[in-house]
Amino acid sequence: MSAGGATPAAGGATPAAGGAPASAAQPAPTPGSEAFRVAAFAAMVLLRRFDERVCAAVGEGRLEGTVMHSSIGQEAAAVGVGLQRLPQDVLLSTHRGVHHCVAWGADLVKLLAECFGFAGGFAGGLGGHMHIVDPDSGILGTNGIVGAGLPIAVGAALGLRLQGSPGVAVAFFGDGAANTGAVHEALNLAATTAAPVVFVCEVNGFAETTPTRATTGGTVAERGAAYGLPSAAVDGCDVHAVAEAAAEAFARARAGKGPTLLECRVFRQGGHWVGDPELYRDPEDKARFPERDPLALLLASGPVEGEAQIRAQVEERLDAVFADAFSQPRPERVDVPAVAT
Ligand SMILES: Cc1ncc(C[n+]2csc(CCOP(=O)(O)OP(=O)(O)O)c2C)c(N)n1
Ligand SMILES: [Mg+2]
Repeated sequence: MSAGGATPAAGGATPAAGGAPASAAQPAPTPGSEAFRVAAFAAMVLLRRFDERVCAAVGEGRLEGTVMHSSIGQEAAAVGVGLQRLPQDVLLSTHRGVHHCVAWGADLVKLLAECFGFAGGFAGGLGGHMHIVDPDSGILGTNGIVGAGLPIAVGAALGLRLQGSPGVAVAFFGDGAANTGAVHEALNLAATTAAPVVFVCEVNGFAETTPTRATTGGTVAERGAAYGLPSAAVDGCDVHAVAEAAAEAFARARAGKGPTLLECRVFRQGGHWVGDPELYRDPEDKARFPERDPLALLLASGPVEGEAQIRAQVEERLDAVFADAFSQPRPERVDVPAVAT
């Protein structure tokens, strides 16, 4: 049986091994409770270690024909939101979206296989990490087109409402994306239709190599007011703060009260892409990571029950996931027919 899935019986996303309660219909644990601390810690360890192992594999030259975007440092935003999801909810993600998919409860073997171009991936290994789609777990797509997930989320949310579903669409985007037209059209359309969407902007201070302060007037959260959207800006490295704000936003959407815009201020520990020499980045900024590390911040607020066991279970699970994905064959070669000119 696969070690990747969200089925507890598969040795998969039990709370202690990390991952969102994808197969569970029960609500998320209350932020501040011990159950929340354990679930959030386990999920963040899973995201961190999955990402670190992916980066290591890229460093070993195992990724062919594309690049990888790491999300180390941004785990609390993905987990604080992901813990709120119920099975009927859907996710729209970004080019830097592997952590969103892990937090959402994606099958890790299929996810990893897709990232590295193996045949068992969600798209048969032909799409890569910016084309992750898994309708079974409500993942409607990571997306290489910056800002493009938001209009899709609004459409998906309106579709859910038409079907009578209580589902919510979640759309992650970056601070660079916040300056694209599609994002503003989506915020406006969601507001005018009271679509059940939770918009989550991960403000990591950069769009590729460009610092946000050079491109962004005001804050992303302030922009919500222009469209009449309830908005909040939270410390995106604090999983409790994210979860509290996200729980309110999901509740608003489920109650038919429309969309919410959340700004999560996160810390991009690595470069834009794995291998980025980051010549544009102030080393002092990068050295701040220990103060902004979501895992360290959670542990600083008190011990997490069973920490060592959680870490060991995550390693064991990932050993199986990586062995499974990396032993798969490559997809069949597809010859694209020449287009007559
Ligand atoms: C529409 C569009 N414009 C430009 C790009 C090139 N591009 C890829 S990632 C990126 C930066 C996006 O920054 P942000 O939204 O803050 O996301 P982050 O990389 O920080 O997670 C850009 C400009 C693109 N992929 N799509
Ligand atoms: Mg950014």
